[in-house]
Amino acid sequence: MHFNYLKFEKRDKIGILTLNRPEALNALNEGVFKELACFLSSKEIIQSIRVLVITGEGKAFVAGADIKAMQEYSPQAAYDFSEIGKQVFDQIANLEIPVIAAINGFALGGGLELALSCDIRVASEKARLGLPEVNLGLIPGFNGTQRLPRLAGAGNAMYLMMLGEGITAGEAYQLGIVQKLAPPETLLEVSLELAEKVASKGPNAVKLIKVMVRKGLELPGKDAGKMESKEFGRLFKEDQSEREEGISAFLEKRKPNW
Ligand code: CO8
Repeated sequence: MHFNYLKFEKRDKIGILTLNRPEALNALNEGVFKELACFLSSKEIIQSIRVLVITGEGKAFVAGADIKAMQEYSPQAAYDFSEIGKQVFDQIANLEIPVIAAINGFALGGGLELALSCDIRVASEKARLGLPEVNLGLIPGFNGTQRLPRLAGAGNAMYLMMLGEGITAGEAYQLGIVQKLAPPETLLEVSLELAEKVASKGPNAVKLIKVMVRKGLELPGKDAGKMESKEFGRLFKEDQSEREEGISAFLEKRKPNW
């Protein structure tokens, strides 16, 4: 697969996807979205890794949607672009394996929305995050108005979106937007260590946790709890060798082999 805006590298069970448009701070245009959609649809790649880490080349993770490209949009084109971005970010949110955002620098507007669609965020201590669309007379258009309040609460989300000021990685950590901080020079290493830890756990259990949390957030609490019990019960069917191996390994005081 040849890409103009993406780089992909596999290290054992971990995939590293780098947004590679540093001259425009990795701003998202239709070309970037097309390539992302193509990459995320590749079953062969996704099924060959257990965790995907997404990061950016240069000083930005992603500085947002491409402002230059948006200048001439008609209402229909703006709607379509918003839908394209949402579909791609939903592909990330619904990807069967966990996705970790390694935020190496600016994660602004659509860039933060990309990070929000990932499952876990690790940020460089020097990164800046924010939803500055209001400064352009815009609103977040790739589900940021929905994902941020679910992650950080409505008050924090409104504060960030209405003021449009960036925050430091440390502030994002305090708000629960970022789960781990790392010095800039070891960000990838720290993110990969985290990815390897996740990759060493029961792979189907990890996938199921992602589905439970994602689906559960869309359901009334009672239904979400029922869904969990049903899936928990299913893990005890006879053909669930992962559970058998996990429990046997614990009782035999050895590492599970899955
Ligand atoms: N789009 C296009 N080009 C960009 C973007 C962007 N979002 N951000 C930076 N660039 C370009 C700059 O124009 C510049 O290009 P050139 O060298 O050709 O002039 C190059 O990248 C380097 O940028 P700077 O010189 O500005 O670098 P600085 O280090 O001085 O500043 C900043 C870095 C602070 C990140 C600054 O570039 C900036 O403020 N960028 C814009 C951030 C922003 O407002 N992002 C939100 C965009 S809106 C959005 O994401 C909406 C999403 C929803 C869309 C819904 C569908 C319609």
